[in-house]
Amino acid sequence: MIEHTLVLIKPDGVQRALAGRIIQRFEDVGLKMVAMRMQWVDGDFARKHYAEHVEKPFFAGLEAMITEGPVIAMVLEGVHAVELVRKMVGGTEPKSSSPGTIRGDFAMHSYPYADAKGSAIKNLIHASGNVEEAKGEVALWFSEDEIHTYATVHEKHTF
Ligand code: FUP
Repeated sequence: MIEHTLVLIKPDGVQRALAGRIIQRFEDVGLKMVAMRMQWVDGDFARKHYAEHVEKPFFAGLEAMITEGPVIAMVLEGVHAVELVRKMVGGTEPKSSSPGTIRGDFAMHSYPYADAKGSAIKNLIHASGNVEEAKGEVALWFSEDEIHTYATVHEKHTF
């Protein structure tokens, strides 16, 4: 039940200087950061990360969005981490994401707005969709020696 999940703070989140507040939410819930890197991805890497979307009509905008600046990539560890992080991130479209979620609280784009602009929806963050996807995405972004094992103060001093 202890899982790893991949989270990206996408270029819009980095450029809006929301990284600290987003990471704080994950730390607050008890998730443990076990890997982190800032990385500016190119089109080839974008096509690997978003392989399932390459043929979709919005892919050109999605590629432009994910390659327009650096992202902050991280692996979070925790109980049901994949599902928990998706819950905290909220639905894909910020306009309809619930308040209290990261996308619902910090973004406002809608599908019609993004489509009219010919751009991808700006929703700040990517998080693995399920446990299988998380395994593939963690392996795509991080080598095994970049994923750390350490004890938090709670594991060390509280239990
Ligand atoms: P999510 O899992 O919530 O990140 O959403 P998807 O995997 O379905 O989509 C990946 C990214 O493509 C989203 F972050 C936003 C973008 N997207 C669009 O810009 N337009 C669409 O119609 C669908 C997705």
